[in-house]
Amino acid sequence: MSEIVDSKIRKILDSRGNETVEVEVYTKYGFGVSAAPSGASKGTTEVADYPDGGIEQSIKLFRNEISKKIIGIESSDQEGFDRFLEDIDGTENFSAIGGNLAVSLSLANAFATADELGIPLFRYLGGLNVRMTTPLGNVVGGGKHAVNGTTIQEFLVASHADNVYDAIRTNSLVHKRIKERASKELDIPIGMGDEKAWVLPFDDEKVISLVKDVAEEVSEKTGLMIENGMDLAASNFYEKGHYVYRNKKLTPEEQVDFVEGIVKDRGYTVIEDPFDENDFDSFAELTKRVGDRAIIIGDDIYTTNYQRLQEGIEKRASNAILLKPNQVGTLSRLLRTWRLAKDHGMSVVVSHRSGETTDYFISHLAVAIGADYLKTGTVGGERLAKLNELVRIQEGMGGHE
Ligand code: 2PG
Ligand code: MG
Repeated sequence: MSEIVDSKIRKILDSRGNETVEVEVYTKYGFGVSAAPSGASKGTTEVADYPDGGIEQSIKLFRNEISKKIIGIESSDQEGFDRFLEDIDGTENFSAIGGNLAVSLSLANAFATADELGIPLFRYLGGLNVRMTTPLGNVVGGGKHAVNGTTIQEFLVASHADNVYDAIRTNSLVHKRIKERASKELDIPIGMGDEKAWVLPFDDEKVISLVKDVAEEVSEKTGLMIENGMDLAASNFYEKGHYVYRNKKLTPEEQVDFVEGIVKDRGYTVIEDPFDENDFDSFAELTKRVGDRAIIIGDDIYTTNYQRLQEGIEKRASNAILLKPNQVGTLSRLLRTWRLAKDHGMSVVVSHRSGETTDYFISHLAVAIGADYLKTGTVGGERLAKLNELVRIQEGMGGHE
């Protein structure tokens, strides 16, 4: 048994330089620490980051109330711990204590329990049934993650290799090569967006071709299969019934045709948020047309939320889901949504946020639940904290899974 004996909170900065909370949880022989990330393009059904009064109010509540009540709770009962967080908050969306505080506590508690047991987190969460994941990384970025970039938020690649290090390295080679190719055409230096993907002053069509081309070139050189993907984050450019790109404006029907073409003609196999978060019908139409050759992932449409996913399943909106712990505030809620997705045969992607810390909980989570992909960038310290952890996890798996 492992009762919580102490806990701490502090403010730290995330990769955008914004303040966030980091929490420590102690059991008799265990220690866990976790910090909350933050999104820039958020779904409207995500839990609240902070209560009225912001981060200071969360910290005050923690110091005056939660840190005292937490002592004596059995940390190995993760569901009980997460229920405690829900009860003390008393709202559906953590608007009383803040989702950032809730998620840091929930994940730090899991880390502490694994440490108490003396086993890696992925083993504690996944037991013997674990599986290495495929890294899915952003190489060109736009939308809300960059100024003057593409309308599409993320151009993604996923290299497939037996050894996860080779996959990580190959994704980063694509990232490197894109810079070389784009620099040749431009007489200005290029920079990076929030997730360390390149920001290019090209229209979306041009980048769709460029990234595909570079992926093919790197694939030939390395011998690894590289998938192309994108996160359109389309809620961000859905305005008054139209999808508004920097160079064109599409109706929902035209957007379905456009994305269908990206899959069928350009060979993209990973498509996230191609429509507005409430446009379940267009999601369903696209999934019907190309669901046999691409995964259509719901992020903003579901926000890791059980009810939203249930609605998506009823409407056959997608064949894949993105999972982010801070969208729902607790590990137990995320796992409940994951089980529903698995029960319906959906593909699963665990994901970072655009504002990140060096916390690597999601790497362990992705392996523990056997997620098909871990979306967490290709370079940059806060992204590499997660990617490099996958390399260590694979060593810890002993090559058996
Ligand atoms: C997304 C994420 C992560 P953000 O849309 O999938 O890439 O972005 O954290 O800004 O919501
Ligand atoms: Mg997304």
